[in-house]
Amino acid sequence: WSEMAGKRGALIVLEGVDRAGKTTQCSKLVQALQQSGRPAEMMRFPDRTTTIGQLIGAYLENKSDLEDHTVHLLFSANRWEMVPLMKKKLEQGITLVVDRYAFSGVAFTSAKPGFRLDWCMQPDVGLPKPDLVMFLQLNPAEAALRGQFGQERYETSVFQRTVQQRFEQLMKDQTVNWQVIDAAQNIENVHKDITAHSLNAINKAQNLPLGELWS
Ligand code: ADP
Ligand code: 2DT
Ligand code: MG
Repeated sequence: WSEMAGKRGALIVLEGVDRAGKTTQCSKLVQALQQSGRPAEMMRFPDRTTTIGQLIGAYLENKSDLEDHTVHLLFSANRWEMVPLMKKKLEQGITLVVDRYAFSGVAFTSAKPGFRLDWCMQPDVGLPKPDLVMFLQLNPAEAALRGQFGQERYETSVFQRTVQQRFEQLMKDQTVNWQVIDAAQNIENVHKDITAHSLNAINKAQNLPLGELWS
């Protein structure tokens, strides 16, 4: 990384099961970083605004059916289509705070019968590698206190339990900087933990090249 190019931003991902607080904490983190003078922007996957994202959105809302392999590849394509923009922003020194990434992609598809973890990982090999992935850990009983499941596909307790198991398998991968966050704490305390890990990752990433995921 050359001095001339300046300091890059960090790629920070939040993962976790339904209602763990990902979306809440992504917004709070971006706001806190911006207020402390660090350029930061939020992104989310799936990004339902693109052409591919609209196909995914209709699928999740049960307005369309797609074959399971096909929709898996669409979720991956929805990340790849954002890669040029992500790299540009990171190079400009903007930290990206991302609500779900390839780990959700693998955890959700591999929770379906007949899908191997390695097959699910393959399309996302080589994506920009997060400098930090925080897993918001929340057990199903605590999640239930935060309200009922929504109406979208995958929002059932049986499926979410399998998704949690797949995330646990993915977290054994030492090539990824996983941090488990206790998401059962109140919003402010979760935010404090997330901010501390993020500032650390931002400082370290400044002097390191962006990596490639799973390659
Ligand atoms: P996710 O994006 O992981 O599905 P959300 O951020 O949408 O989760 O949060 C789900 C619900 O739980 C929202 O109503 C939110 O206000 C609430 N919530 C988020 N974090 C907490 C927390 N730490 N304690 C209690 N309720 C929370
Ligand atoms: P939210 O928009 O509420 O986070 O729900 N998903 C997500 C996949 O199946 N594959 C993926 O690659 C990604 C990023 C998780 C989105 C739903 O889409 C699932 C829940
Ligand atoms: Mg959310």
